[in-house]
Amino acid sequence: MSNEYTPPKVWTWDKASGGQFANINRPVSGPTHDRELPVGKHPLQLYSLGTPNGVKVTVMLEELLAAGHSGAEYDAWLVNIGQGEQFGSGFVEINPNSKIPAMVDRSGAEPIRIFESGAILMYLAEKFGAFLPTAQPARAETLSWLFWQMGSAPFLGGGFGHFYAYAPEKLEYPINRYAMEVKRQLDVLDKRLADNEFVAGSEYTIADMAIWPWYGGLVRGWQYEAGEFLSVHEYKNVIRWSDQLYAREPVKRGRMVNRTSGKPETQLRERHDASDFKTKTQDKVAAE
Ligand SMILES: N[C@@H](CCC(=O)N[C@@H](CS)C(=O)NCC(=O)O)C(=O)O
Repeated sequence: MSNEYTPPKVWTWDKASGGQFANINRPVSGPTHDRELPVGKHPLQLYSLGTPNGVKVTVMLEELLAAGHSGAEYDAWLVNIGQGEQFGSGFVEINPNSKIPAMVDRSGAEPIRIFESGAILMYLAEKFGAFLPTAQPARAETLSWLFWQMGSAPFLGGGFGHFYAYAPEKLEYPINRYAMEVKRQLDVLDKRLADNEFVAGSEYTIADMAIWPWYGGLVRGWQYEAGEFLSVHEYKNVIRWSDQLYAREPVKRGRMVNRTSGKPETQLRERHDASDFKTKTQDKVAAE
């Protein structure tokens, strides 16, 4: 095998390892600079970016608002991870792991910080009593699939996406390994959705909202331009479910928030009011 690497006795930080995002990776945690977070007028303050992990939360917030939960009004601030804004002191205070999304609930006596997208979805679902069934077995099923997503997506993003799209050289071994795993995951989902309208069963839940931005996007060809490589057309049930979710207006709106790529009219870089969407064109997002 080419590109053979013999690990040294002790790993040391190779600052010039290359690859997209190499400039923001460090082997230590904590802030790199002082920067307070802005605070807007709404009870919920979201600090995020329009990546699949960020979109999970903005879809949930837009779904809550559409369902009449006015307490879910939120300010969505942009955290530019390419410029290292996740290492600002204010952001690290609300997420010591320095990754978007992170949220602060300022509706009570003391602000509450929440990080990790799955934890944010559960927090919001419990706060508003929505999109997380209270009766068993539907609740267990929802949480099982929510945590399936949290455990599986790093193989799709950090594994397949990294080596297929971002690594400085294309290496067959890791691309093969992670393509196999991602196709296995898609097959798990496809079989589940063959007999169930939604991931957790007959109800639309936070499990769908967590899984859709990653796997629903993958079968639409949105991730890593890898649709053909992974033969995503094979996963007909995932495609049916992905289309069904994308037909929802709150899902379309959630996908626009904190978005920094695509056509300018499809990006709502910060969201502070429901009327902010009026200047945006949802149909063109669909066409992308
Ligand atoms: N498990 C975390 C993953 C969050 C995550 O990986 N966020 C990425 C963007 S999608 C990030 O902020 N990366 C910045 C960095 O790694 O420095 C979650 O679901 O919230």
